[in-house]
Amino acid sequence: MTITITAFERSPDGGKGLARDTRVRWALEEAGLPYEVRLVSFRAMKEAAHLALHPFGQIPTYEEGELALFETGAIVLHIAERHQPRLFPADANARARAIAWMFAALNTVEPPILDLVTVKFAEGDRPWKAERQPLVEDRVRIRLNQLAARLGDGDWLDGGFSAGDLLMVSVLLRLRPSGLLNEFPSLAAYVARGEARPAYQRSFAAQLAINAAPLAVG
Ligand SMILES: N[C@@H](CCC(=O)N[C@@H](CS)C(=O)NCC(=O)O)C(=O)O
Repeated sequence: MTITITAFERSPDGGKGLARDTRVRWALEEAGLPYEVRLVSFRAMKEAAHLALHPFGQIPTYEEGELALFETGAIVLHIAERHQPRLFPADANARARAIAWMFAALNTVEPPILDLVTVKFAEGDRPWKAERQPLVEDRVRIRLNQLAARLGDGDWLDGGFSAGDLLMVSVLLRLRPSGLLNEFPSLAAYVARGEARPAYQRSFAAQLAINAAPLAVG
């Protein structure tokens, strides 16, 4: 059955892997599943056809036969569930822990990182920026410190690579431009291990190629 995802026609980061279709592509590549991509403009994302797939008018979405999904956590979970054992361990308890790491990535680690992106860019010209940025950076550091303590000298968060690592690495990648990740060498190495995976490389190259290509006029 054909799998179709949506992605930005033009990604705000110019295709550096920060748009969230990258994590879905990565999951599909890890699972060895072919997929098609439908590119959407910012305008089309807010129109009825796309809103029927994504109530918040965002990317990525995921279509597979009768199934339409939004939210990268749900999409990666679906891919992992349908296509074990590449993204989920076979053991039921280990799999439950991998799911806990997926939630931790999106629910505990990503929010302060997104807050940092907001204060630096969306609120970059606001008078509170200078005061707020160091506070948010410290909140990010608290989470990174805790995560580094748990990772220890392991390669991945809980045994072998799982969907939990896929989402955690994807979330941490957003920190690279800030320099904060380099304050935590074990986490920087963890992210680099994720990026070195052939499946990640393929997903990164695919979305970069879209952003490097000239826009179709019409
Ligand atoms: N929680 C959502 C977030 C989706 C999201 O923020 N997508 C961004 C691209 S990375 C987007 O579509 N931004 C454009 C907009 O919100 O108008 C998920 O994980 O799928």
